[in-house]
Amino acid sequence: MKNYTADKIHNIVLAGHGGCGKTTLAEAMVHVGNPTGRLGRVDDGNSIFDFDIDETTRKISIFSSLAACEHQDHKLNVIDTPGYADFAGEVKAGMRVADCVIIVAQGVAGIEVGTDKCWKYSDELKLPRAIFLTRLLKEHSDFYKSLDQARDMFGHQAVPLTLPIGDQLNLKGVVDLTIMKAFLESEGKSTIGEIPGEMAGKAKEYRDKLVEAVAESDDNLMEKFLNGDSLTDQEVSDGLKTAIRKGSLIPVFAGDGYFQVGVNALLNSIAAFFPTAADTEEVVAKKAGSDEEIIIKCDSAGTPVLFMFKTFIEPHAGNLNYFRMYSGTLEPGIELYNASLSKAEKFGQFYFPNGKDRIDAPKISCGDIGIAVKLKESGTGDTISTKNNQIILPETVLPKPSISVAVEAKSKDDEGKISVGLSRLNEEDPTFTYGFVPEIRQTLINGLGELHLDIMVGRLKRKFGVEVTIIKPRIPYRETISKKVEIQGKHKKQSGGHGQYGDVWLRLEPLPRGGGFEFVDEVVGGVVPGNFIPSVEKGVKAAMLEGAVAGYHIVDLKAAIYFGSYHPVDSSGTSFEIAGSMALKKGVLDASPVLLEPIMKLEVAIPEEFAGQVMGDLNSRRGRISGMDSAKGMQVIKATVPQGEMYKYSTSLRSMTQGRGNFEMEFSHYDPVPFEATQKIIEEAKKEKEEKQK
Ligand SMILES: Nc1nc2c(ncn2[C@@H]2O[C@H](COP(=O)(O)OP(=O)(O)OP(=O)(O)O)[C@@H](O)[C@H]2O)c(=O)[nH]1
Ligand SMILES: [Mg+2]
Repeated sequence: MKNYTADKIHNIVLAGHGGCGKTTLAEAMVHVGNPTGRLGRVDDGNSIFDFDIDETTRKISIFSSLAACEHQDHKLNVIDTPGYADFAGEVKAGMRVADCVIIVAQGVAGIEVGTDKCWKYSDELKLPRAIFLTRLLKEHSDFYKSLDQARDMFGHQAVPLTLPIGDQLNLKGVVDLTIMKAFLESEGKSTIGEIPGEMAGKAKEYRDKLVEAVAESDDNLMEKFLNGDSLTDQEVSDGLKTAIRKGSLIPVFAGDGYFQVGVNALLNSIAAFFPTAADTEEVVAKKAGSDEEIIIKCDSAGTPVLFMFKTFIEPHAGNLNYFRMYSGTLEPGIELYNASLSKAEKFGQFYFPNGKDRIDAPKISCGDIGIAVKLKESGTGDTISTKNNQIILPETVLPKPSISVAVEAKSKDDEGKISVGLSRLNEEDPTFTYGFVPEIRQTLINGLGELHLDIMVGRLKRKFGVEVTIIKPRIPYRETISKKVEIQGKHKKQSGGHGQYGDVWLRLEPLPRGGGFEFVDEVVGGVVPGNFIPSVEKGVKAAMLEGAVAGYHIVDLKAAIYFGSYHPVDSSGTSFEIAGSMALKKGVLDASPVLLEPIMKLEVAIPEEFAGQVMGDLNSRRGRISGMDSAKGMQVIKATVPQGEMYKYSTSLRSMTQGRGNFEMEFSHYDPVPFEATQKIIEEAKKEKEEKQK
């Protein structure tokens, strides 16, 4: 593949709801751009975009994946992204380096939840957008109905650039309104010709709408338009290009990825009107180690600046690091500097991505995307520049992990290997995290959904040879008190020789929820000498971590030491530590203790027809609905729900909503556990303690 300059490179990301047809469209784009190549199919497991074994067996995309095609002397880097919410990190990483997003949606009734999400992500990045309504060669498809829905959802800037010729199983091609020609398509072959007579009226109507929309995006054109003068073809075409770049016009395309209908016209429009890497707004970066802003211009003769947006680990070949050049040109053997890590980095070989394969690249120019191998230090999120010009580009804002499960090694021999494997997985996917949580004595893996975590556990075994079992994580309950008590803790031991003596009186008081812990010294007259007070505090704190009722952390409590006694010879720090700890544990049991449970804040987005069922289900999980929003045919239910009731919620939600629901969840606060549940938790804790002591 030859080298293209930035004004001929388009980095285009395809995004949309799970299973809407992104990968199929991406395949079609690459195939139309390179007709001699084989057309891959998701269903046959041979798509160049879905090549990982998890993708081919499940027939869904899991990673963002790239391949380039050449069309009319332009290079299109097509970035296919997964639609499942579990892999939103990949979507964001792909968008981070794109010049434009094509939102793909099925041209059948009902624009899906995932579409709206992708729209929001592209809003955050201020990316120009287009919409491709796919799967039109199908029963029950309806381009005009979906177009209306898209306009309701995304605004009246959404204007068709192509219209279908024929419909459903009689779809024959598309009319390209930018050149007023027809593309007739059959079995992957496209012939360009005149617009069929029966379409002439509709084509004229929509061409007029397009011209009007272009005029509305530019004051000068609008003035001309209002004066009744017609715009020249050049004015329309220039105006369209600017309007797409500014986002004041969102081109809508009709077609079918599977049967390659409308794909030729799409590629023509991309080459003619879509923003190139050179058009992308100047990037505001920072000088490493300071807040000083620097504007990075897309200049192939400038200082090399590149951003690593994705890492793929091949256990035998090492890491493949995907990057976009924001400035300069990458030549073989060049030594650069990783400003994010303050380390030198030598770039030996690099490639152009081509799905699962890669193509040798003699150099990578500004605006283009490449893969580097065998880098020593660098990984996802790093900016590479030169030692004399250290630059940090804005990082990808990734979604935070929202669900957790616990894992246990299947065999004792693997215990040591778990964290090595998990850390490699995190390198590849920063939305996957892990860690041992002492409070619940389990290793948790955290991610964006159950499918995400299932897949990671599979990868851990396949790529790093570690087998783990997923288990339900313990809930980090807390203990607290509900009334004030005064209590003595006395530790006295006389065992010949030197004895031990510590005696304290504590006043325990509840603090408001979230109040944490306070320790106050109210001792007067030196009845407990000042040098022992920190030991008392230490003992109290240690006991708070151990718990008194069921072994959970004690919180929201104030402990004041107000009295006690000491022995001039036998008293020591350790004795007072023990006395403090004893007093606290006893006191908590006397102070009407309560168990607290973590409550999560939840937002569920679902099509309206499922609202009743989803709310009923939340009620049965002890959820409290705190608000409802409805927009664009979707309901967003806001609620708080105990964490203990949310295990495997995404599976339930998927089955309740036929895969069309989405949710986000984060920790909110702690609330008392209802009385009925408390006894059960205490019993379980007791049982576990006994088992451990066996
Ligand atoms: N008839 C028809 N089927 C399609 C079309 N696009 C996709 N499909 C089928 O729909 C299914 C899902 O297609 P994909 O291309 O994998 O969808 P996707 O959006 O990439 O899915 P995820 O990446 O998992 O979100 C496959 O069985 C495709 O063959 C289309 O344009 N027409
Ligand atoms: Mg896909």
